[in-house]
Amino acid sequence: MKKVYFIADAHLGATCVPQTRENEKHLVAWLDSVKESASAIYMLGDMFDFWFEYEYVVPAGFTRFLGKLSELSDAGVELHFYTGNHDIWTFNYLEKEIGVKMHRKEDVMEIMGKKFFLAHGDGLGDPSIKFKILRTFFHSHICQRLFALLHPHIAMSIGLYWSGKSRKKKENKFSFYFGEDKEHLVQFAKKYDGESVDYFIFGHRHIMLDKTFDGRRVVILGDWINQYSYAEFDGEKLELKQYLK
Ligand SMILES: [Mn+2]
Repeated sequence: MKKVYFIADAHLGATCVPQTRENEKHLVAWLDSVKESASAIYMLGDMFDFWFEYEYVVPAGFTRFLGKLSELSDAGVELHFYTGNHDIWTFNYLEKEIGVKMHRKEDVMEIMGKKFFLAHGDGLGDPSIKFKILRTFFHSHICQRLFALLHPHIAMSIGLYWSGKSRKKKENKFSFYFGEDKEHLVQFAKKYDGESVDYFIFGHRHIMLDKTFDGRRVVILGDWINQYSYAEFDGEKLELKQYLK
């Protein structure tokens, strides 16, 4: 019986993570370990710490990771790539080159007869206006076109600087579970009134959480910076696991 896997938040290439190359190798080792058993892998955002692609130019690096994804894709493993808030600007390179299926926003997927609500998670259940404005700006096509006019040397420097700053801020303030009432994603799942779902799976928070709130199972995937965590679904049970070094 094949399995389906979920991962998020590798933040590959993060300038403030000294072990980022080791993490990339470890992620590749994990991809190898699930290659035979996986029918699909869902990457729920922020796999790259910063990504901006041009029509003929893509960011340097990540060759091990991209190569392994291509290998899995060629072997028939279905790959799903959800944009996070650090890699929004993936246009169609990964689709064309690797064959991943891009998801630019949250959606409900049917997997082995169960319904999964899948999202990176930024902005969901978050009432902050400042964040909404920033998010609209980052997702705007005009802003993306203007940014693309910058020389890649300047654009990538700005991007890496911004993502480094945003990660440091997060590490200090957000690396623990705030509790049911303060976790936006938990609140979102509790209030959700769309089509019925069996599981809510999110990234973004960099915490490992697997809990049921008012009958709603919420899984937050941790990260691949120092938790090396993933969720595995075999058609019957969903488990949050770690692939430790
Ligand atoms: Mn994120």
